[in-house]
Amino acid sequence: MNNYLSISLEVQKALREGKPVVALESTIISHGMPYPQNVETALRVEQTIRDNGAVPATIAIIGGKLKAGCSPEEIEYLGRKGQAVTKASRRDLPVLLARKEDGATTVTTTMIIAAMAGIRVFATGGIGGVHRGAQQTFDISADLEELAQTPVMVICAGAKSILDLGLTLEYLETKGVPVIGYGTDELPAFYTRHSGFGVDYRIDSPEELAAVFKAKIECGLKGGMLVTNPIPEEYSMPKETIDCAIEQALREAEQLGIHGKQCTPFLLAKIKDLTGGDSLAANIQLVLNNARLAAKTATAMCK
Ligand code: PSU
Ligand code: MN
Repeated sequence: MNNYLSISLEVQKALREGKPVVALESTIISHGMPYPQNVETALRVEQTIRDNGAVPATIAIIGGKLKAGCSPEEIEYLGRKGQAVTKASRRDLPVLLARKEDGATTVTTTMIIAAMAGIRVFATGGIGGVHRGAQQTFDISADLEELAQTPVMVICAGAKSILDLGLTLEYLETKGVPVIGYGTDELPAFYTRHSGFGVDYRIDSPEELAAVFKAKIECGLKGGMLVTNPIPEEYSMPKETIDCAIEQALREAEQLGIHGKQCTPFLLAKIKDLTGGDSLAANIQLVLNNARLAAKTATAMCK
């Protein structure tokens, strides 16, 4: 273990006793939702994981420490500070640590810290991927590279169509990342259950998710696994509403010349504005749904 890693006592105990633990990211708190819904949701997600028999480990960088397990006070701090917390990807870690600064962890850095701590399962909302127009911009999320090299199962609701979903799947195939549909043959598109793209495999139980991941790890096949869990029907949004908002957000981003790490947060915030409270309500429900599946899968993995 390195000097920068700080695992909460509760998470340490669970890991030592072989109990199920689920990692959670903090970019979704600081950059993904407005205050105070971000804090309320983060705490509700933790409670959902407990209700389903696992211990939550919200991951973040606070004062130059890689935290695996944040207290409710730390979650409040990250949520209140919001966009002022650095969105931390792999390349940001060394500087934030040496300067003892804070960072909100993306899927990439949450996977890195979860793996350091010995946590195998991670629940979130959506992942980054190959952006539309990446043929010109080279904007491909570091999340895909992390899935290629770090042994953590990421449970998400698919990816938003701010991304080029077809190219994202091609990239994951090249990198050897299994893309699983939970109870579906189709890649879900975050707010909606359908994208028109197929997944590699359909799996219908937490036990099988656990068995597949175990086989991957035991054979020393590096990298993670992507589980895409569709938003429950009753919370999914009309496709036209969301497509329309995404197109407008992409146009504005292009006009304003938004690029690099600002790109995803800009598009997410714009979509939220354009769709009012509807998209936020859907976002909260899909994260809770992923937390439930992650807790059950982490439990199956411990058996
Ligand atoms: N996609 C979403 N919601 C999010 C993110 C992506 O639908 O909150 C966040 C995650 O933290 C993800 C990050 O890891 O954005 C990807 O950022 P980028 O595209 O800059 O790699
Ligand atoms: Mn990017």
